[in-house]
Amino acid sequence: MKPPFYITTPIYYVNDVPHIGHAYTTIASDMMARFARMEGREVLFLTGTDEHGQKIQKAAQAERTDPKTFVDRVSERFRQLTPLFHLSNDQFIRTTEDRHIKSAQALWNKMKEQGYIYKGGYAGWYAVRDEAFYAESELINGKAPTGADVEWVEEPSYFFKLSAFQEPLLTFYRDNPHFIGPESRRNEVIRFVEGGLNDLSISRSSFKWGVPVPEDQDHVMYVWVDALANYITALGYPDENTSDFKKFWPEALHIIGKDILRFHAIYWPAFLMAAGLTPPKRLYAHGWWTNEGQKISKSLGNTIDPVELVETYGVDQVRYFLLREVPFGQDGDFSRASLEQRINSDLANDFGNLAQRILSFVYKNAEAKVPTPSSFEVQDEALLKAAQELLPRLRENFEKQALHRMIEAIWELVGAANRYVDAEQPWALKKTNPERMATVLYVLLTVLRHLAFYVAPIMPQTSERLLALLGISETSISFKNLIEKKLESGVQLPQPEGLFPRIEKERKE
Ligand code: ME8
Repeated sequence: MKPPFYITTPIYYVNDVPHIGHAYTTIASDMMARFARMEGREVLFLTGTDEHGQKIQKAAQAERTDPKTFVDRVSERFRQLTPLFHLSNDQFIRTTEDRHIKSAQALWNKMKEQGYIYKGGYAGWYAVRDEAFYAESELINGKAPTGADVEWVEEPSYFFKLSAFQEPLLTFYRDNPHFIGPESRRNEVIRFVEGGLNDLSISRSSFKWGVPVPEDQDHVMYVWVDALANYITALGYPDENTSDFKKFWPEALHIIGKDILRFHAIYWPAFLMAAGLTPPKRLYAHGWWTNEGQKISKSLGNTIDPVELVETYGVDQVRYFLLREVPFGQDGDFSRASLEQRINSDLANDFGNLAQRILSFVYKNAEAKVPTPSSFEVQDEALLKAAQELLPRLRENFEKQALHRMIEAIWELVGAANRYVDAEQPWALKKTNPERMATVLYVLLTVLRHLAFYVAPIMPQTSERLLALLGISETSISFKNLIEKKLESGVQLPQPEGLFPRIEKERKE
């Protein structure tokens, strides 16, 4: 039995509408959730919105709207990413839901009971944009290290004894070397913790838009205590005995951007340890996208609207580009020129053309049926073997979240299949050796079948279309099915159609 799989995205702040950076994290997580489902694993894939805190309250005020009306509206925009990008999340959580407020308060109470929360007063710097406290020594030219404006905050506050967790955290990182990926991020976290940890202010009393601190209505929880708890709320916390909690919590993988690593790699395991819970199994922090070389920001007016992008280029094209263009874990630049380039070369020329060549040839020259092969030659066996041996490579890279490597490996097979078509020239065999032609076509259709399965986590719609073009009415596209079943000879194929239109327009720079 394969272990269950729990994968989460950050819950996004609703102070602003979704852009391509948010879509990226969720699409990458979707690829992993879909891959795990194809492995026959039981999957819970969670995304949602983070709706409390000063930043949201200010955004609502700026629009002269009450916070609840405001968050309802913006949260819906994030929820719409699911149908837009064909995401397969099992839940969409909102931190304003009752179940979550109950869960965040229960987590607080647990930490308090264990003696890790005390009351004091906070005097220091706070950056609303980051929803983070900064020490004087961290400021650069009077701003947060992220460039965010800081303000001086002086108010009564509850504190979490983060300082007590320096050693437990370092031990935990040592005992769980795979807790943080990529490796470079792990080292960054360890260095930071080795530098010493101060207790953390975990409540605010100068505004109201947050989860009330239990038994002290003058305080609301610091938004990160509230936000991080979402990952266990979704499993039924405070009830630790639900089947979801027991099944999924030990298998949790949090996918995040590198901007929020500290919260997930330091605060979150410390909160959990304080509440007597185990930290998640793993975190993976991906890199940062710029847009045409510039930081993506509302003030620069260059945020990329996901809806416009999908309307212009197509869902699977955008998904493919985001997953393929930048090695997962590294920073990258979004540009329309590179998106169009990838669509034309990788999708239209390499993959689309392969499918089109084979399917239309079979349609016209092999009675539109899957042919019956005779004996396989070495080159046939080699290509079929390459198709089969791709799966272990995909699995290996999946374990490391090397999503780009998975895609590269699939495209190696596309390349090998295109070379095989050129070498075997089925069109030339039509008159000279129809029996051999049937074998070559059978091999190629088999490779297309493999490709239709392999690309399913990346481009689900394309996968479905290709399976239909291959006459496969598979309801469950699992890897078990891929391996155990074979392409059936004699099956009637529908009229072929192109998978990816080329982008012909000349770009004016
Ligand atoms: O931090 N490039 O929410 P947030 C890549 N609510 N990824 C990007 C990106 C970019 N330019 N811009 C955004 C929060 N992201 C908290 C999280 S979790 C318990 C609470 C993605 O709306 C990336 O995943 O600021 C990043 O970590 C996240 O959006 C930040 O979203």
